[in-house]
Amino acid sequence: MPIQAVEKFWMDGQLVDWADAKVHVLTHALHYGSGVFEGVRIYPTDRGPAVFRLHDHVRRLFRSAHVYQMDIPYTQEETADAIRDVVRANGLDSCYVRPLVFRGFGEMGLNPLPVPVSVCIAVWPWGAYLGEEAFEAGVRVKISSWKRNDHNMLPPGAKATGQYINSSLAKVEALNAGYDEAIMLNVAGYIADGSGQNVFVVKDGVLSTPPGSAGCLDGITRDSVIAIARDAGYQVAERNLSRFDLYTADEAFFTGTAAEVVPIREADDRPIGSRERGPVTKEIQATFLAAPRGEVDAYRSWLSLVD
Ligand code: PPE
Repeated sequence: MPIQAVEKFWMDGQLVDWADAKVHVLTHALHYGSGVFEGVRIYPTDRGPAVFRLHDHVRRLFRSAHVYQMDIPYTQEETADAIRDVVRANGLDSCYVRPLVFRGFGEMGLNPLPVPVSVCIAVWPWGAYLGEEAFEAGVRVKISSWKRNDHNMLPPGAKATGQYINSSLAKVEALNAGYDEAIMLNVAGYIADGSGQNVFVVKDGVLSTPPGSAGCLDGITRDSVIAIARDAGYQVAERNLSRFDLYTADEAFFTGTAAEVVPIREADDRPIGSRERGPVTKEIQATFLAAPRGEVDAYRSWLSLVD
């Protein structure tokens, strides 16, 4: 996705011009992946732009920082306000926000603790992550030969910048082999997640998704979809899924802030169900896409208005 310039980014407490949002090449995080981040979406609503599940994203950002012993020099409330501020400053009513907490400039070497922590909040317009047509047609996935980082390698529940080179290996392998996206197994051989999405399968009307212990991120879209599905009367199980479960599912789909809800139509060249977006996926997707736009009263509490 080519970068699109906006007006302002938020850096260490100030709004700065987009072109001035720069760091030194000796930034610690550039060398050692010592950062944690979030991805948040802003949706248009009839009351102006709204942040989807703002406080859940901020809470996860702080949890990730805690794991890596990074002290964020702002409160969660201040961070949430800063996210709203940067969206307002750019006059956008629909965009993606990328809060990034990273070890900046100060010392080199593997001990990050003496290096100052910087906080930056970037924003950019981001359309359909897996392509507009994927919402209906679905995507083709490849089970990656790369395993998801395990709990005792790089804790997968913490959204650290460095761990994403693991996801990138899988994504590139899948793209080079002619697929749209990768699904990563954990070291035990069960499905963890996509390169940047959680995975759901539907079998006999029951939804299943891997538990956090399988090494997936505790996705906020995943959580929203679980609530939407249960409210619609579906049973949802968090259980280990094998590649067999994926190959023989009636339906499967990805969830993620960037990806939103996207059907999976093929896995390793096996059609999933009828190779078309299935009825359960369609129903959940429609509710999910309506909720952040303020169109579902029951989920209005997930929205924080920018103004
Ligand atoms: N698993 C992984 C590995 C992951 O990176 C994401 C988000 C998810 C699951 C879904 O989590 P959530 O967004 O809370 O529903 N991936 C982010 C980064 C994507 C990128 O390309 O950058 C995202 O979707 O914002």
